[in-house]
Amino acid sequence: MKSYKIIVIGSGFGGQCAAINLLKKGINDFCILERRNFMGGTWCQNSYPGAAVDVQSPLYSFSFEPYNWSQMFAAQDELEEYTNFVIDKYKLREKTFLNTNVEKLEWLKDEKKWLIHTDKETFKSQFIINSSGPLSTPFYPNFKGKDSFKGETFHTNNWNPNFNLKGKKVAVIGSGASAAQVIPAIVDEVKELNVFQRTPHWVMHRPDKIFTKFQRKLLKRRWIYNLVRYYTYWSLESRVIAFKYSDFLLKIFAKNKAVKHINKSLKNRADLIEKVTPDYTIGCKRIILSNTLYPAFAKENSHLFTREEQIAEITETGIITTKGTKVDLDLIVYATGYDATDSVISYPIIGKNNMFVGSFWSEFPRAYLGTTLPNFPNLFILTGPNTGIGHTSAIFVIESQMHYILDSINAVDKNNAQAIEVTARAEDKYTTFIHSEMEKTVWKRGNCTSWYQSKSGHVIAMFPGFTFTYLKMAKNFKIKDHNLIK
Ligand code: N01
Repeated sequence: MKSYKIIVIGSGFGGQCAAINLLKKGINDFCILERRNFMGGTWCQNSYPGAAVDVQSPLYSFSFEPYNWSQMFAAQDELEEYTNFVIDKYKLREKTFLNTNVEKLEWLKDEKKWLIHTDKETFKSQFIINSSGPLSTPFYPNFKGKDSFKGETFHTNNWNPNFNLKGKKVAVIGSGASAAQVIPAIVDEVKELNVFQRTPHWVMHRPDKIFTKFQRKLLKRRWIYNLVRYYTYWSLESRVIAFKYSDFLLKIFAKNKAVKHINKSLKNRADLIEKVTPDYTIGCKRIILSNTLYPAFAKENSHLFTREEQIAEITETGIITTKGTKVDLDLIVYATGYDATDSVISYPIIGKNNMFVGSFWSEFPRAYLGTTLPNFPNLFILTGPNTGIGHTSAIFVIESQMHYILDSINAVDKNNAQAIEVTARAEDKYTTFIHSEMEKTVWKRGNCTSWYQSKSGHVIAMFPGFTFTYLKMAKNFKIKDHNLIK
């Protein structure tokens, strides 16, 4: 059986960040397990037309690995290039087992190690860094007759590039961030585009720009790149004030602009303006940045169905709506998001005392610093519960988590211990703090439903504060909040 000091699960930005940080600390005794036949995670998997990031690329990248971006908001292909550049630069391929799907993790109490069951072989390791990502299990709503459709069906997460869209009758189900990118990207190619929107999202102007040759040359200077990064970071971070503390600021700086954006984009289309205007507080669901979505809705070949006329049934030939309209289709695209809340990790994890992560999370997912759980020694979860942020780069939070993880591993090594475990008291205190802060945020009080919330109603995806606050907490390792196991 292969045995390592550390096993990293997943090779997306989280797994890469973990691996590079380990290498930088001189830790070589680790491997990465990746279930797909390629490395890179979400930005290599999500190759649907129009896929692009909605956080400025100089910030949506590793702080230690700048890149010569061609535009402010990189498209998927450039993010994939960046991902592969990072993977190659740090020689992470040679550390990785591809096509290796983790099926179960089990804590061996005598050996004080983790047993990792995969569909290939079994591994053993002292520490686990789980970076399987919160948005990796596509969600398919269970529509009546879903499996009877004889045409083509795929999820945005699993786009079939060989399907020829030209002249086809297509339905896109959903109106979130993925749908908002696919719809304008395919509307001109297809014969008919039927969008099934259950709830409209707030959409704002996307301040993208293609960098000129000169700007790219300037951005190659590290201090200029960092200046853009810092400026972007602080301007995005200031939004937390509105998200957390002020509906008035949300109205002035976001809602009024979004309403203007709707009216300007859909001039003379009062019918559409009514359909796309949300009735909940802006920011409650993730705000979409797009200059092309509303014009796509206004095209002659596109039709927007709303909550008033939803999907009643899927048949062999298409969709029948609740008003009895028959929509003939060649393709159904599920832009219906991810199973992101109550099952953050898709495989069972059995810790001390036969405790399952699933049982510990039966009410709602929770973790100290969004990273560790009592009864699960030496297990670290990157992008775990309440580490998400809607306003800035997720990579910033991943890098912050790594401070805590490395300090924890160091505490074990320095004290000649075998394992470290967060105390139940510390985890409970942290989680209570997170959810009392959450009460103040628009994600809790904005009168919407979203993937940020668990079935229990707790907002479990987001961190309710500034990311620099999270970083400060992650850097301030508190040994008293942990038990060392010798
Ligand atoms: O998923 P979503 P997504 N019947 O959950 C609808 C990141 N991301 O893949 O709003 C009918 O937002 C659902 O309707 P409703 C980003 O963090 C980033 O688009 O629940 N409809 C909704 O419209 C984002 O937040 C980028 O009423 C149903 C849609 O499906 C996250 O990924 C790009 C339904 C799901 O939207 C997820 O985005 C893409 C049902 N039964 C994604 N069930 C960028 O960086 C669900 N829906 C730009």
